Amino acid sequence: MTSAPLSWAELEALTDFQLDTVNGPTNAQARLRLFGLSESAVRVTLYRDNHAWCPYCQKIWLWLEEKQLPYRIEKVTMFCYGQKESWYKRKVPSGMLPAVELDGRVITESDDILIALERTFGPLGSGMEDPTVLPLRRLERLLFRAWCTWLCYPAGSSREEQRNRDQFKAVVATVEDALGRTLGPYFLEQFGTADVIFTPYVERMNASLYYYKGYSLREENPHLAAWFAAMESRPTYRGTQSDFHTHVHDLPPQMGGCWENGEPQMQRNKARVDHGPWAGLPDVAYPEPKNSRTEALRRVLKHRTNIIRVNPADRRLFDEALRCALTHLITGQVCTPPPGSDPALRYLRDRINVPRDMSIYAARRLRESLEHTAALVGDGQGPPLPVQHRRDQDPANFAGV
Ligand SMILES: N[C@@H](CCC(=O)N[C@@H](CS)C(=O)NCC(=O)O)C(=O)O
Repeated sequence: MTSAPLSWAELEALTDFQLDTVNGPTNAQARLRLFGLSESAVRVTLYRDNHAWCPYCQKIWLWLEEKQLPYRIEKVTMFCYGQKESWYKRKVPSGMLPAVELDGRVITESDDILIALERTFGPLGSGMEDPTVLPLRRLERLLFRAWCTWLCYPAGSSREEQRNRDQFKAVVATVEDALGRTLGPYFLEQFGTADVIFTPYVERMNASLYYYKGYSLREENPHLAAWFAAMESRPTYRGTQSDFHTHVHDLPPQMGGCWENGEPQMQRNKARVDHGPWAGLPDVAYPEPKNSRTEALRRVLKHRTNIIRVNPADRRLFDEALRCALTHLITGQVCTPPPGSDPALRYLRDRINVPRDMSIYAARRLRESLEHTAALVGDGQGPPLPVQHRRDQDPANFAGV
């Protein structure tokens, strides 16, 4: 028995999801964060990338959220998905992100930004130049380089692949050791700057190595597993947290390529990240919030005109197919979409971005319903996601209607 798709008005009536982007929990949609203070208290503007893909931006973003400093957010296009805004190039001629404006002074380079913010507002736990933090900062760079060597260059032989894996795992063992030396789950006794510094790339390592190498950083290392769980207990981190699907497809153009090793575990992981089932993937472990479906629905409803406009399929066909998927998402009812709409539904499934569009569980639920609905009429896929660039995600195509 399959039901008819709900109308847009009926779907509207089925979500009560609301988010206070200014004073509520950390979120990717905010343009202003006040934490209950008045706008006159704002001294900082953060320039970060539109899609929340830039790891160095996440570092500053998380720090500001943890410190609960009122700040403004200006979003800028990265070269890999569109054209850099000329107003930003006048401010930062290299176009590099992140940047902050602190009392009117522009600062670039994420470490320099954190040091300047610390000098003005005080450190977050132990600060950037604390003798306990400095060796951890060096360890993070060591881990980063070992990850790049393994992921971002083609191995000439299986022996070289193995050597790169071993080298990465040796640095991970040092990270495990550092985490194991503290009483709690963090890099030092108290959560602080060191944890913020590790966050962006450890999150990206977890995603990329699972998908391209069949290696599960989070599952294979108990101290890192505890660290991830502790990070996920923080609403600040949850608001900036991305998922496997988003990262594995945003990294190749940013890193200049990510190389699969072709091993059976890698193939299984890749299939699961791309086509599901997504439940249980080690990109998130905190319990699913009750409102993940209403969140997903609210977010699609807000942007539905653009979502339908940028889809390669015929608008009327996709309008009906999308309402079928959303009917399934929110009611659990099976709703058969029009024949031939399967690639259009999967086009959207592949382009949901976390946290830009919605939180991790909301995205999972939406992907599930898009895939479930598409599978009722066929196995057609959308055009493959490009790896050299992501101009399919050019924000210019989403501006206005
Ligand atoms: N060392 C810099 C690195 C910043 C960086 O590499 N930013 C990249 C994004 S992750 C960037 O802005 N690239 C220009 C672009 O992609 O548009 C820092 O720590 O801030």
